[in-house]
Amino acid sequence: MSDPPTHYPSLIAVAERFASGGAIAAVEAFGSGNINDTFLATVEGTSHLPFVLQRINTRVFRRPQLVMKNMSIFTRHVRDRLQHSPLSRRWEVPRVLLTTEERDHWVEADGSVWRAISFIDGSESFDAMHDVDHATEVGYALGTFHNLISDLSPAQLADTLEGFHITPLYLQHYDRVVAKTAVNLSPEVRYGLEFVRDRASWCAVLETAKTQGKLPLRLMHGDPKVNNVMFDRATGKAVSMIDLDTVKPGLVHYDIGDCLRSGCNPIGEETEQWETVYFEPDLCEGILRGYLSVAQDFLTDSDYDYLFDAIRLIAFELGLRFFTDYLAGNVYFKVKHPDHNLLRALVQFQLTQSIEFQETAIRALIQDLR
Ligand code: GN1
Ligand code: MG
Repeated sequence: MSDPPTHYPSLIAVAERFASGGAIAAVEAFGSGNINDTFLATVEGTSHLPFVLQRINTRVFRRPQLVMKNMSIFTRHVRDRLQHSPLSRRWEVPRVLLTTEERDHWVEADGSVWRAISFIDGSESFDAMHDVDHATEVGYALGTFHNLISDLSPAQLADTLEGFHITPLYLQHYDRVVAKTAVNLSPEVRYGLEFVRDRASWCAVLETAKTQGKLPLRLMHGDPKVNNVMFDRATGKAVSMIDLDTVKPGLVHYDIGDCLRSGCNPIGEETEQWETVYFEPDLCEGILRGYLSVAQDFLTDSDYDYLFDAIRLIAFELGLRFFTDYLAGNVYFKVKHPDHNLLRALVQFQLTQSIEFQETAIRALIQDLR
């Protein structure tokens, strides 16, 4: 678990580094991220907009400079592109705010690394999906994001988190953790071990397709959870995608799978009622419809062939990641209690199973949308 805000260096002083002369009125905990620590800084007076202040988790992002460099490169690319060919509706790209020394991050005396990003004016985000219209907007947002970076070469961006979404590597790590851990064989742990064992031989499905040249390396968002889509408070329309740390070379399938595993689980990934978790096909249809309304042009037949596997795999992969972290003693994801990652894993495994039960219907849906 990360330190509570009181253990930080003065948050106000850190925020002031990025406030371009404005006086900080308040810095408050913001959002519900599992990795970085996020705050909203408000500036005194009416001429300054609030901004997002974050302490980058450098145990996860070991080279924060590269994360910031990637962010500058692709946000500039997208902003240029929007300037030359604007979309027919509002779309915003978060801006990296610089320190008074014109740096894109600030290192405190205690070694902590901080950065600031503009907050999308008049916007809000939601942890759970309300309805199919909301789902369609979330899909549109991901499609728009992919579309706007589709002409930037993946080689332009660094790999800031090696192994991210490479499921066979998570499996190898899991095997190592299981081998060296005195596992407490509770019924839930036993269930998790069997669940992973039964899917181990399938979990290289996307990596194999990538190696065989069936799925091209593109740029991806990396974390398109439902609450990373910002909605205009006035129009109710999606206007931005935030949380840009993991924008890097990868498969768009990781994003599609992640968006669906997050968006089609109506009771949410943090529920303790894991046995009642299910995958909602109407929300799936909404997300895919919204996504394909913008992404159809750059998807190939082979891309479509792997959509079902992507949906199943990323739910399974996140379950595997949470389960491994539980077994390893909660070293990666922030937790509120010792069994938190185990419960999160069970939620994702239940979701995976619900996807598996509905395979025929989901495949038919994908076929219809093609
Ligand atoms: C982490 O910190 P947050 O919530 O933005 C994780 C994602 C997971 C997500 C699950 C870098 O994202 O991969 O899908 O938790 N990010 C990283 O809630 O590991
Ligand atoms: Mg994130």
